[in-house]
Amino acid sequence: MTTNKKLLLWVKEMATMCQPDEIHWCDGSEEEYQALSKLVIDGGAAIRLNEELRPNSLYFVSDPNDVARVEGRTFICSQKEIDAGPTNNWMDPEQMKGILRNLYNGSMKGRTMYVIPFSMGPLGSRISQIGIELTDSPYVVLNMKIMTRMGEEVLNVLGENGEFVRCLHSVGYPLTEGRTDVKWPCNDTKYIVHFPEEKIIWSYGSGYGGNALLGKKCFALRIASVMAKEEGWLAEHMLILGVTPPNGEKKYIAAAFPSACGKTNLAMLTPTLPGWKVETVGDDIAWMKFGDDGRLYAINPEYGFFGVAPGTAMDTNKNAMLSMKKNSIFTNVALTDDGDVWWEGMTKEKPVHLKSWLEKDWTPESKENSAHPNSRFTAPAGQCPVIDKDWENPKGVPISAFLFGGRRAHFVPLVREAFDWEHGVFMGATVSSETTAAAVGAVGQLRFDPFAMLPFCGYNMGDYFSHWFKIGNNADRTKLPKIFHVNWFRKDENGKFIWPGFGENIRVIEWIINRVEGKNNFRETCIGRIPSEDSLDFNGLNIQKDSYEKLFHLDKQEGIQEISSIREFFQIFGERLPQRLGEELDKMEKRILSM
Ligand code: O2Y
Ligand code: MN
Repeated sequence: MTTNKKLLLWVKEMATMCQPDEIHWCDGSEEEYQALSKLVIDGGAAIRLNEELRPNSLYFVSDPNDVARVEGRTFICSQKEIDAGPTNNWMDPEQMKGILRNLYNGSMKGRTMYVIPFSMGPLGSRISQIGIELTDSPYVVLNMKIMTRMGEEVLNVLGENGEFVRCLHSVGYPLTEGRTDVKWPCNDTKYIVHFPEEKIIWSYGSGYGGNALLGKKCFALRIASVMAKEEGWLAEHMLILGVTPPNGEKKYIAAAFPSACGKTNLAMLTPTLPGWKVETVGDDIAWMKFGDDGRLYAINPEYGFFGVAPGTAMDTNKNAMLSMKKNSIFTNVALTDDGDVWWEGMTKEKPVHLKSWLEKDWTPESKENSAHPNSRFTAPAGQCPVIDKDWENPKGVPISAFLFGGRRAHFVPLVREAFDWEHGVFMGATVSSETTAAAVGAVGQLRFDPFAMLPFCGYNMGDYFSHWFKIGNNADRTKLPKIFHVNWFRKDENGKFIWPGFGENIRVIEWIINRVEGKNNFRETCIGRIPSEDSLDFNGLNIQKDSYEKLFHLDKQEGIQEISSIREFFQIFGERLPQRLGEELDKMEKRILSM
């Protein structure tokens, strides 16, 4: 237990509002995990998977109306609307608290309120932060145990006076007057709300993923991005990987891609080039602070992976498949007849019969997918066969390069390097991608997603761009990571992907590493430096002869169109857009017009 008075008082206050039947302080022990597993299985919310095929693993299906992050119901309630900015939903904090207090009032009746102490990042690291999540969902507790360092030890680090981020979560389904529980309790009314000045998160009505596991997107990105701006560090939607070339000189790269663009695959890449090794530090979020040597050091604040299942297979991401071999949780995938899991793309041959995520019989002839496109696996990061030896190093790992990328069928080349830090910030600010199923909404539409942070920046994105410029201004330039942009998804005239992707992406990483080491293997173009034709290794690739041209060709008309969409996008930031971004855009326009 704790002697932290602020914590005790807050738990009491929240319990008075939510009125749970019981309060359970999570100790994070194995016994607790097993007891909660039994509870959800006995209550019919989960199935234990076949112990021989998938030891100590649980299977859940959600309510069909609660399957993804709900960006339309996500709010940044800063004191002033302008501080939330044009890309976030905003409401006056007191007005929002009024609405939510009404909803939370008695929302945990008939249920247990779990108090989850968790650390984002290795316990005690100067980059880590502590949070406490109060939730009425045992599913959330089980997932938080995999996704964060959770339990008693965190309370010890918190001590008597330590600060913590206050995270309140309720599924909004009180068990009042004989109302029986359902498999996946939730509420049609959903709110995912952040109070950035107070570092408070209030989530109501959803039990799914980023809406409910509040350490992840809500804390590690939205609230942490505010802390990072205030304190001069970076909280980013980035994977972290270590790459060792045949010469043995390991480097670390952090890479930002919009949701479901293959971050987990890149983080665990199996290189096809001989002698190369990739090791994983994190697959989704990076927190970075400057070290005494002037370099940026990154930690993965998470402890597990919450990855998209469909498309994950032994030939696309063997390391993810092996990470979830045991001690894992599966949500909204399909169930096989022998009590294991399956999803579209997992095996070439489809099983003859499955129970779909909608709990219907499924056969290969069925019209619908067996798994939801945003179905997920929750797996301990420590089980990843290529987990980096320094993934828990409290110092973090030194970053040599930043990669930005998106899903772009046209115009954007396979890889390009920024001319300098400012051009790199412009590259990050203009990341755009065709949308996927990770968030509720239309799939396949092009949207700007600056730094892949559009749904995750906890303050005005104009100020966020300024923060990135400030980081560059305050640093020793020679020690800053070099900045690159990649696009694995360019298509040819027949709508086919030109680049094979996956393990072959090591060829692009090889070029990047050579650039970091200062090799002059590039050609200058109007949108950055690209590999000179002989500097990207195409040997042994089964792609067409003219692929270099197709991957790097820049079309002037498409460039003019790109400039015009960026200009339109930048306008939304009004006077909070840093002047420097407008200047970078003007420079790019001049270069394109003189092509
Ligand atoms: O809440 C969800 O549906 C998952 S969203 C998610 C999960 C893991 C990693 N990244 C994301 C994302 O949307 O970027
Ligand atoms: Mn993500």
